[in-house]
Amino acid sequence: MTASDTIAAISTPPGEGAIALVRISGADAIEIADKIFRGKEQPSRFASHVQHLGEIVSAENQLIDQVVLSVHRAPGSYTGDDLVEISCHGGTLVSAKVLESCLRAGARAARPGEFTERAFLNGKMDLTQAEAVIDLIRARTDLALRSATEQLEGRLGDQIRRIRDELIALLAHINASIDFPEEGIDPDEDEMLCARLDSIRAEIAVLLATADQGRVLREGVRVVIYGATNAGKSSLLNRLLGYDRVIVSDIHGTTRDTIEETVNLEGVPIRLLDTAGLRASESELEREGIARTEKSLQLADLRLHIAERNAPKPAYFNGQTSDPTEIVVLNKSDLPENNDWKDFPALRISCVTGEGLPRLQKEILARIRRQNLRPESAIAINTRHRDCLRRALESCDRARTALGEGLSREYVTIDLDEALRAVGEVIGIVDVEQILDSVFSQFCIGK
Ligand SMILES: Nc1nc2c(ncn2[C@@H]2O[C@H](COP(=O)(O)OP(=O)(O)OP(=O)(O)O)[C@@H](O)[C@H]2O)c(=O)[nH]1
Ligand SMILES: [Mg+2]
Repeated sequence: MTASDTIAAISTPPGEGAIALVRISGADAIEIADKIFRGKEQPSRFASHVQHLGEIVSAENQLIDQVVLSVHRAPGSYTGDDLVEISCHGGTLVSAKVLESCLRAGARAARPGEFTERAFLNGKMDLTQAEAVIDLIRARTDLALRSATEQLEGRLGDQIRRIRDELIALLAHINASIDFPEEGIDPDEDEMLCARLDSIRAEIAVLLATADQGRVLREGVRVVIYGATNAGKSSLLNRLLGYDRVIVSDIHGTTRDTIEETVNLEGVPIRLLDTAGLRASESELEREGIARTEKSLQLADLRLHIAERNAPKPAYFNGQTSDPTEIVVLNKSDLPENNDWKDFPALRISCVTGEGLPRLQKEILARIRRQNLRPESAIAINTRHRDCLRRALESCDRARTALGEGLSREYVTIDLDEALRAVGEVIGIVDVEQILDSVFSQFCIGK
């Protein structure tokens, strides 16, 4: 399996559609197109990036489909290799037959993500840009889409390259002072080196701080609704979703499992969890549900603790909660308030009339903003980037200590070398085979 063999795949999702796209990429792509395409002209004579109408035939020279075919010559294609795109009719069988004739004419079936991997290997994009392609496909909100687009344009890669260049310059400087000690060391030099290293550490820290926002953009903020049975948790989930997703009833213990749905609040994706109501239960099934509730509470970014305002106040509501990750919600405000709740500081809503819901949504967003979870900057790193940058920061910290303590400069360069390698991994410089596998295996075939 070399980077130069020729691969083919169906790039559109399975199922029926108006058209399906079959792609061929590699040194023999155009030759293969010549073998299977019948039209006014042979694909090898096509101008690059121009579509031509014609027919695809099987190895037995039987007509498969009428298609539109375009040739994208290296290096000006998505993959950087010669690339052929065939738009055929969108039936499952038709596209499979077109692919089959590509394979019989000499192409190999592509692995998931292999087209984008080629683009990376051919230097068309760095690793952060390749990852942005997945984020772009999976984006569910405008903000996530914007972030992925900017990453695809290379903004994160640019920042990483800048940090890397600064590290290289610093290393070169220190290496020179080791190799040519006779040049003499300026008494202020240590201070200057420390300052330069500090500024690099600060830049890495700024990027690291976007990791939570990256998780939010890709996965959403986890908001868990919990409370006593019958308080109206499922009703609230349905209200926030805008349709009846979960069964609501006046029987205590209706919800037995945790149920998750995503809503989009002003561009922030929210993963809403409805949970089994908390009460002492005889039923093993219900106890399992309650155990799940407790587990999801531990993973929550924000908890909505909901109670009935027409019922007595449970003992565990002792005064105000000052926890910024919890909002106390009193439901059923269409019913008369029980005296226990008089002047109790909580958000009052009614899932029946809808009263108070806009205020609750505002409060949820305010809390997310306060926890700094709301993505403001378009740069947001993923967990792989975070892992690399954390290691880079640790190495820089060690180098900084060594410099500060006046240790031999060889020690400093070892740590800076490690930092350089870790930063390079983010964009895919250094020996990266393993990283490549883990990045590209997430793609679909044909991308
Ligand atoms: N009057 C009134 N009734 C409500 C309101 N919200 C929910 N209810 C009713 O309260 C009952 C319980 O609602 P659910 O949403 O099933 O409560 P839950 O907290 O999910 O209950 P469990 O799943 O059993 O833990 C249902 O009969 C709802 O119709 C409200 O704002 N006002
Ligand atoms: Mg319920």
